[in-house]
Amino acid sequence: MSTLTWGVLIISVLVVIITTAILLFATFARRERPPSSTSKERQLVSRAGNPVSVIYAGLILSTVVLFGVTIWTMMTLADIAAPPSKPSITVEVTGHQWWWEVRYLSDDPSQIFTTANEIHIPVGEPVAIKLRSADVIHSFWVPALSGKTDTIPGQTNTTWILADRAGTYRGQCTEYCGLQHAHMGFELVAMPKEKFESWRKDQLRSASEKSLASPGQRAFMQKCAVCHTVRGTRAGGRVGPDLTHLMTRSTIAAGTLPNRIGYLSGWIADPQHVKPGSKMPRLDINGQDLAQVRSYLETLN
Ligand code: HEC
Ligand SMILES: [Cu+2]
Repeated sequence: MSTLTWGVLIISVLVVIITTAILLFATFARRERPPSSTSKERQLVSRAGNPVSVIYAGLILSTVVLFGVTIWTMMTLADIAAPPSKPSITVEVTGHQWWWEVRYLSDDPSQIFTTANEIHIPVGEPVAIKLRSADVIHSFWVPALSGKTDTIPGQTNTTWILADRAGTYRGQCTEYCGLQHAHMGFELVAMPKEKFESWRKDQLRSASEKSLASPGQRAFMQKCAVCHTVRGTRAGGRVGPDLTHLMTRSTIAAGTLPNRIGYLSGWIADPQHVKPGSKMPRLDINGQDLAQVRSYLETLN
């Protein structure tokens, strides 16, 4: 990829230099004038050799160079379309207005789980990404790691991603998709294989049982469960992000706010203030319920 970029850059620079040189030469290299002539006299235009052959030469040269660059580009594109080795992990990412649903696929149904706005991958391994949309066209982009791939309603696009170094990479929707397009971010966390495996095992668990039947959980079931899933409970809504392991995520509202208790309260109390137009309505929840729901959310780790 970068060889192609440098190659084309060098060729372009050479073309500019050569053309400029020829132009300057043509401008300043004067032919000898016959001694008798003065500038007022008309001069006969004559050239030695066949001037048309110069044009042919230029035409052939540029055709050959451009054709070469085209083939080189196509070869490079074909090369990066497929990952270097077969990915062992496939993640299905679905764009929603304005958040990302993240589903880890597997041939074994017991190994499938869903999370949101955060994609974890092992370092040094290509990961296949299947891209879908729940509503309009979005586009999946992790600038440090990959190009952009659209998520198109009714179609599954595929791409792949490989992180050489562990770390957290910012991702962003990069196809204008409505009011909160700019707040449709996500985090891609690349971690060593063992850490990734333990993260994956944790995510597979249902929500911990200890908070069952707490007042906070009851309020959650009434007010939030229509839109949110908490695995292991009756909450099975699919409108908003899966909250089963909400506390393991470092941001909320698609990378908009840090996942800290104050921001979480602010978000639940008035999501329309944080993300005007967001598909989570303002619920007019009273102070007591808010505190209880929030303590319930804190148990979702
Ligand atoms: C009408 C559906 C709906 C209801 C009801 C609803 N939410 Fe949401 N919720 C959403 C949507 C949609 C989002 C994604 C918003 C975004 O990021 O643009 C969301 C996002 C969230 C997030 C951020 C999750 C993340 O990972 O980014 C939290 C936390 C949350 N909701 C908690 C609650 C709580 C608590 C309640 C009940 C008091 C509730 N929601 C009620 C639809 C709903
Ligand atoms: Cu989008």
